[in-house]
Amino acid sequence: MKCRKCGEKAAFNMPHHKLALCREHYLEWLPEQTERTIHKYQMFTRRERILAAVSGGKDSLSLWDILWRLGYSVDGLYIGLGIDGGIQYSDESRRMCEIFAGERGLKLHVVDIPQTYGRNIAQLADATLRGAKKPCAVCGLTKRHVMNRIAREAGYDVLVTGHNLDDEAATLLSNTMNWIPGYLVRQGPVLEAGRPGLVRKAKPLCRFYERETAAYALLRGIEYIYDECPYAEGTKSIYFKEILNKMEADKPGTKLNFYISYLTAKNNGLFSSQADPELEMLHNCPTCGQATTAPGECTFCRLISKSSSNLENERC
Ligand code: Q46
Ligand code: ZN
Ligand code: ZN
Repeated sequence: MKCRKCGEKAAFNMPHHKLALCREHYLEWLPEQTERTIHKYQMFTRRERILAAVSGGKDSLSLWDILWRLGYSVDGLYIGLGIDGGIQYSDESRRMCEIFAGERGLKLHVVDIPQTYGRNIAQLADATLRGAKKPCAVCGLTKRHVMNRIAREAGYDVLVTGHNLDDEAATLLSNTMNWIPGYLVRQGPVLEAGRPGLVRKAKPLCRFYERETAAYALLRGIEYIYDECPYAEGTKSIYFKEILNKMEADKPGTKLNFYISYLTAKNNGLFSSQADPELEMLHNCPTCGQATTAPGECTFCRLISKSSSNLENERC
């Protein structure tokens, strides 16, 4: 197969776009397409300060690299969850982020959860029923809180994450299967801040398949952590990804069509913002100042208080 642009041997083929490209042209193509996505959904401009949440994986490091190459003002944020899993998962992922930032001379904020809050993610999860089986719910809550906190404290205009099309399609399928109106209204390439205490969020890679971001990282020579988080196995997200992969194999383009058709339907008013009851209930947490729907303190602050009181009881 030959590169559509120069006729050299193609390094990567995208059947759903009927497009094959050589290494050089693929490494041009993905940033160009990312730039189009940024403009299309009015995510941010070159005058704004961007904070990229990086996990050491291929998606988030590719995103940071692409935005940096496109000339955006973008720093990184790594959140150390204190997960080992026999593979030193958190230590390794932090190392990847530090290597990446060091090679390019970019600023990386690091928040270590065990150091900051006295407990790792699994221990925080143990402090609440939410984490009874897996720590993912508590992990998600903690990451959202910390990302928003650092973005606000350090004065960033927008927080970007490396969610790809596979992630977004799986989330959409899950929300659709359960008809969760609030999530269906809010899912999308950009989530405006909406209220003081919240920062705008954007997902510039939301239209790219996971294999496209993986190809970018490999062809660009980005060192990233290959292992998944040890807690990822058996999650609902992986289950829906597997179903969508089967559909994609039968009909290339299925995931892209599913996601883009949803965005078009939403844009045409299929989902009313009245379907999002959370908007009405939002207020600012008296302890941390972040917007929350929980009555009184936000769920994260309550988690930390509960975990600290458990710790006190253990010490007694
Ligand atoms: S990092 Fe955290 Fe994921 Fe690991 S504990 Fe679950 S949510 S699987 S993106
Ligand atoms: Zn080429
Ligand atoms: Zn709070």
